[in-house]
Amino acid sequence: GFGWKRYHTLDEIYAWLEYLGKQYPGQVRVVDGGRTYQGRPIKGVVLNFGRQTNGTERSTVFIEGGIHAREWISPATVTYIVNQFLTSEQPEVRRLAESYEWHIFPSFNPDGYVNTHNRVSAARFFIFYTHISRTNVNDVFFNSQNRLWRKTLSVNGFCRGADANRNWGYKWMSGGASNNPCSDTFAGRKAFSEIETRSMAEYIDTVGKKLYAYISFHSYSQLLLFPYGHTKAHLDNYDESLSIGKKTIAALAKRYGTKYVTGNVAETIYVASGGSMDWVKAKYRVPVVFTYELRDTGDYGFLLPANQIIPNAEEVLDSLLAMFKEARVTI
Ligand code: 0X9
Ligand code: ZN
Repeated sequence: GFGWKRYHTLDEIYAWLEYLGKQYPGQVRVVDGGRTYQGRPIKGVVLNFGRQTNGTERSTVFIEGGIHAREWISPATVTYIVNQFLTSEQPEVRRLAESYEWHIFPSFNPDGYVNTHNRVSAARFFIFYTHISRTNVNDVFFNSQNRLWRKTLSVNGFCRGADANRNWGYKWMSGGASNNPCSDTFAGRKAFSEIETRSMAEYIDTVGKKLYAYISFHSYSQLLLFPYGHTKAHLDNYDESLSIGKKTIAALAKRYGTKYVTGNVAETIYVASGGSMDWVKAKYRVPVVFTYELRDTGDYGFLLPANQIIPNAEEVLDSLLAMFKEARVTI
């Protein structure tokens, strides 16, 4: 079976999504949300347990994982949530699952994720040095294949990839982003230069007006962030977001004592512009918008051991129950 005792490859995740579509034909629809630079689909699932949605009611929730390739705990957490929504018999989980239509994408950056599962081998370097003209220079010189890859894989001169969380078209390149294609926070040649962000933005546009919540999963640092990243100003429903954030991290801490910090991006970590959640918040005024920075605080960092997938995901699900409960009374 699939399971959450180890991290999965993209192929395994996609095969599992397809399996869910067959296993739960009435509740699960597998969707191709977009395309990648290398031509992979960006697959997601739409979960609906019979809730009727119309064009104006905010009854849809969007969940995004894996926009940064190396943050493996993100897709693992997102698939865990999908599984709980389909199989849990806990009344609070059932109620949450059945209250919304869910559009859930475990990996917004499939090329990058695949890249983190490949290793640069000695043989590859040898082949490069002996057949220099036939090998992609970018692949070998610029460290494009490794476990700590973050960006997309588009070719930009001598370097590869843009930071897919700096490439969205709201306040693009207005702080905390780089115009150097070799930087890990390269914002791209222009807003939406990356086909991944462009095609997922188009998908989000189809549900934008119906969105009640948008949740993005990253790692690491144990933070629950909300918009915006380009300014420390308290914009939109800052006060509501802060109070929901506090209740959410309190619920998260209950099970295992894991401590999170909540606040807007710019005040809590650093200025960062062009992120997906900021674009969604600004364009559709979505009331509940959060980015999780999952476990841990740096002991293992991006290389979080697989035996933490389940405890991490359990406490996150606890926190989501609180988030949606609190949002209902606050907003
Ligand atoms: O820098 C980022 O993109 C995120 N942190 S990470 O260490 N996972 O790279 C924070 C994203 C904050 N969200 C926005 N800037 N909208
Ligand atoms: Zn990230």
